[in-house]
Amino acid sequence: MWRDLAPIGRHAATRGYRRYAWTAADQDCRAWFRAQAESRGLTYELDRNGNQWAWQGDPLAGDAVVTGSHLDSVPDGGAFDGPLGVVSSFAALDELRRRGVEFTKPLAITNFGDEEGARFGLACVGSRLAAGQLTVAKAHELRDADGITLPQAMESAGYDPSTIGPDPDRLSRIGAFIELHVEQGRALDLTDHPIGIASAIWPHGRWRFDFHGEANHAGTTRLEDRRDPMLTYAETVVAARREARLAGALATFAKVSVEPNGVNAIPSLVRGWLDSRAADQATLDQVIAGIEQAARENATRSGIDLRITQESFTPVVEFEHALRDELAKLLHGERGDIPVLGTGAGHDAGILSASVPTAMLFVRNPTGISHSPAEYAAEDDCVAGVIALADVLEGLACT
Ligand code: HGY
Ligand code: MN
Ligand code: MN
Ligand code: MN
Repeated sequence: MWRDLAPIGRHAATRGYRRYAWTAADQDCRAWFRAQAESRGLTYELDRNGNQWAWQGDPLAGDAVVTGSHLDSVPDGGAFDGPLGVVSSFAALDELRRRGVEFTKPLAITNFGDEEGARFGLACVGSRLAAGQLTVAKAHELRDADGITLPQAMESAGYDPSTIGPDPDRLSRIGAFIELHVEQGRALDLTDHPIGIASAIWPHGRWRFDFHGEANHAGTTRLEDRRDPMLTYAETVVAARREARLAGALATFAKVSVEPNGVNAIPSLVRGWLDSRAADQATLDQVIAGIEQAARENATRSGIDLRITQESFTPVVEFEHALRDELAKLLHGERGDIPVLGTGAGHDAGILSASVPTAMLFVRNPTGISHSPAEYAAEDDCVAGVIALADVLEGLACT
């Protein structure tokens, strides 16, 4: 159970806090996943997009109940975001076997590749490709900071990139997908519940702001003669915070690149990436419009040429009520009412929900912190998550 898996989970979860897609750390986690699958006699599969599957029962029978998450991370991410869902899936299967349940449907555990998008800049690549929400052409254009393309990265990791593409047959054989995930916030801590059920994922997107100015000498160029993109970038970061606060939304500039990036050279180009999210589309649109307007005004004032590119977008996901209510019923028992909560974090479950009945379980994170090594879930809550997941899987795949 969780206690037996935890050391393994920590091994998988913390193969360095930079578990980027197709790197050695990711490969390490993938090898761990395959070993977990084969040590349980599960049928191991690698699908056409590099997602990993571990099957109990016939993968082709249809109406499968699938659970899992991802093992990759953001830069210096945590040990729980992703791995908790995968480790708990194996632990939940162990629990079901201990209960001696009779499976009436195939059950699968998955590791979706490149969920965080830390290396190529697009989140949920493995699940988007499978669900046909990322074209092969677009996938081939994805490049990392060293100019390595996604297909090149897959190939150097020993995977055949020529097969990537939509996988409708595979998804059509799934009757329900359940993703268990560490909560990325403190709602469960504040309501004193170890687990919760997801209601929705906020609409969210990523935009790249290119501020083109004029490189010049930091020690000889008068302030009034400057076309300094760093100034306009900084003013835009402040504007983003203001627009988000006014709208009760979220806007984050957390990644920036500067050319030529010299201490004594006014930059020629500052590139900033905006991540923005809101509870509904209208609010998100309002925030982006406000930030864009402020950025353009700032740019005009300083003689900066501004180009804005939307790099990704995920519309709001309302998790299907039927399956969500089914989970609430399966989990009720002595637990009483399970909190139902929305999230601003994107997940593979959000992508798959367009093709497959999908639900999410959250496990309490008392720090509320995520995308940081400070991310945490207490062992008792992890065990509560495993038991809850096992109860859900038993209710869906064993009756
Ligand atoms: O960005 C997200 O919300 C997710 O962790 N990929
Ligand atoms: Mn994440
Ligand atoms: Mn995650
Ligand atoms: Mn996610």
